[in-house]
Amino acid sequence: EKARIGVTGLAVMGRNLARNLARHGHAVAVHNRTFAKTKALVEEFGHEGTFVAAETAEEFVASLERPRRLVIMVKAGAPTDAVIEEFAPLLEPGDMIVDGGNAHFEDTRRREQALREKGIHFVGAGISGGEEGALNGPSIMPGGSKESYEALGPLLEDIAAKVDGEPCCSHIGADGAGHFVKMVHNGIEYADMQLIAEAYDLLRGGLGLGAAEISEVFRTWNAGRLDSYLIEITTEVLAHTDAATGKAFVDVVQDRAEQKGTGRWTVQTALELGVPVTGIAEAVFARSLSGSAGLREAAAGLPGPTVAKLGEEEAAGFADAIEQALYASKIVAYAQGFNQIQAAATEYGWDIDLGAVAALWRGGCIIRARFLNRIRDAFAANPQLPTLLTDEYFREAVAGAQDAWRRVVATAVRLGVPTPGFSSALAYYDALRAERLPASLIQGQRDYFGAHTYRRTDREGSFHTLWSGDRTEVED
Ligand code: NBP
Repeated sequence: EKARIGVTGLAVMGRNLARNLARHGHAVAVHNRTFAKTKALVEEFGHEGTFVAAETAEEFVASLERPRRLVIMVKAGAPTDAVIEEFAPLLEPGDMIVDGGNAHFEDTRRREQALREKGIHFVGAGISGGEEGALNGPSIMPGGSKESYEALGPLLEDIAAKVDGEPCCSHIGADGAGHFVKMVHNGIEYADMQLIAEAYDLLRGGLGLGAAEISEVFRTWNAGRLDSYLIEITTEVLAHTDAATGKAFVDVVQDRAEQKGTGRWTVQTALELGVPVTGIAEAVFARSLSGSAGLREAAAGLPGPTVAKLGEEEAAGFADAIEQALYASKIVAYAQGFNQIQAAATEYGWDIDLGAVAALWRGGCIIRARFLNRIRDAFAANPQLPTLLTDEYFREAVAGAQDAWRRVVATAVRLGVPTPGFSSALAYYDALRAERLPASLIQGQRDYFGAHTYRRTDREGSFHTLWSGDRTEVED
């Protein structure tokens, strides 16, 4: 029997993806650079379905039905190129290579183009949900040609997470679109986590609550509009007690956040596209700052405010205000992330259905949340929505939250609790809605020192003032 699909690269992700396929009744060919892993997989999980173990690349390719579907799940970067180089010569026009690793979308664009010249479909597929998702249903973001999706879509949709019976998988767009959307997913994940961490810090610093009490606050929030995987795991982490010391787990963990780089990629790309993703950028910077041990040590004695905790009156309703600030800031972070996807779609010629992106993030992935239904509805109502903030639901939600949001940011500033996520989201909101920005002054400064010219509010054309002369205005 020929296998319907093959997976090469059998570390945690590939192995679980192969098992997921087998469990759904698809005969799956399995291959790994080191054969021991392939053998171990079949010995341990062979009973779960039909696995075809292949020791060599030739055996692997020969075991696949045509057109061949080959999924690569190896370490992103040079290993992916090495595997493509190994397999591409063994394939024929019409065959498909899926890269399920965390590739940079520019690499995916390059690989897609090179393989297209050989008639091979290259599908960069973002896969989210980690080990657990790979096994029980991830969120899948496949790019590549529409034609390839016709052959791959049914299989991928079959193994993807389901929400209300809908698979968390749909064709995103050509070449690197899938990996781009996965990258922004990860960036939004950074922003979400940072905002949750700020809420925790304020509950702690402002109200003096302990980890277990804060866990309960998050538990109640999770029953409402903030219902999400990340808030859910936050309640679990905060409620956890360290076995060795008997202290709250969060109090014995070093406060230095690490990162693997997808958040940084999102921000770098946003800078190239000129899209402010301040929520994601602040989250990436906050992790960097937390990890700057020497700098933090040197600055540890710097003076802070004299107010340490809120008075009784101020404390009343503060937790609820934080919930509102968190929700409003989260809306801003998502609005920015979707704007980045929109900008990339224009830049790279991708036809991306933003509502479908929101829908497929509802399950399987790390940012899965009830709130994504609202985003889907917003783009369904208006696919050309300039920003989520002008959608009726979100506009009302932010309008309702803004007094509390401002109170929280002001209080945080007064207490000296750093809230770069909450504060920058509010600044973005205020800048976006401003009738007039001080950018006119910046234009004046630029014209003064560099004759960069400016435009007037009352006339067409570009102008320059003779700043070092008699200050008359000349038309450029
Ligand atoms: P790793 O990223 O740890 O990669 C290990 C696999 O790559 C092994 O199968 C290894 O083969 C193979 N490999 C390497 Br390394 N160099 C190779 C080469 N030159 N030629 C052939 N094979 C090579 O595995 P993972 O954690 O399962 O992740 C796989 C992909 O999925 C990555 O791109 C990752 O970023 C992405 N991803 C991971 C997660 C997660 O939660 N872990 C979530 C979402 C996406 P060997 O056995 O012979 O050493």
